[in-house]
Amino acid sequence: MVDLVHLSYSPWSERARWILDHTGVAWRSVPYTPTLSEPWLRWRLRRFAGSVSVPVLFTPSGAIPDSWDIAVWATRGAPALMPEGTREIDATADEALRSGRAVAGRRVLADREALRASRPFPASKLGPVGTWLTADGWRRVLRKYREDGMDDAAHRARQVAALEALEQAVGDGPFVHDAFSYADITAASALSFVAPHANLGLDPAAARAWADPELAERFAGLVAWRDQLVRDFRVRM
Ligand SMILES: N[C@@H](CCC(=O)N[C@@H](CS)C(=O)NCC(=O)O)C(=O)O
Repeated sequence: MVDLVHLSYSPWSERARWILDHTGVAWRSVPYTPTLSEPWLRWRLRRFAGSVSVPVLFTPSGAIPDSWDIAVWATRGAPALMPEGTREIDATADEALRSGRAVAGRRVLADREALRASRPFPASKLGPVGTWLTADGWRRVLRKYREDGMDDAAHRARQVAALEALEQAVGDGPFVHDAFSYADITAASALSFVAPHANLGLDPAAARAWADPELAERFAGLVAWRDQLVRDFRVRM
């Protein structure tokens, strides 16, 4: 049994949950709360400087602190799930996600209702202190991933370019490559700040702040492809 430290609503964590479930890896859920869980995670990783992020998978042979490396580990006995070119798709999906997060993060910070609705447990039990902690978490995420130096227009341009590249990669579908693979999982994750999927479990007010209706319309074909992919391939263990 391996331990997955993850953030319920984070698309990076969902990538890891999906590939672990798909490859039949038995994993124990260790929920992570931004800010509050960080000292504990640093201790468990023995990493006291630099940044830490989730997902992190703890295996008997060591910690794997990145969604891509977790996917590589999970698919080591199933190379067909990791065809050539998947790394590039993952990098493109990351660009869409990181820019989407920067823009959505500013929307969440400006929306009290969305902030209240985004409080992860146990911050949700702490009233206004929990809301403050959530806002602090978002500010720290924007700083930590150095996304606050670019303005919204620059982020949006990067997000759109990445989504266009993914749209091309998916083509007429149903998969990025010849058969279902991690490339599909990571490409699907890129839509989380366009039209977040219900399986991220976001509260409606938070989902509204994450969503970008204009981009959802522009990339409606990609969103429909993602929804079908989740229906057909998101097995839960
Ligand atoms: N390179 C990492 C990036 C993961 C990432 O950005 N995680 C964010 C999700 S919002 C995180 O850990 N946020 C919580 C925090 O920074 O405390 C991966 O792919 O696993």
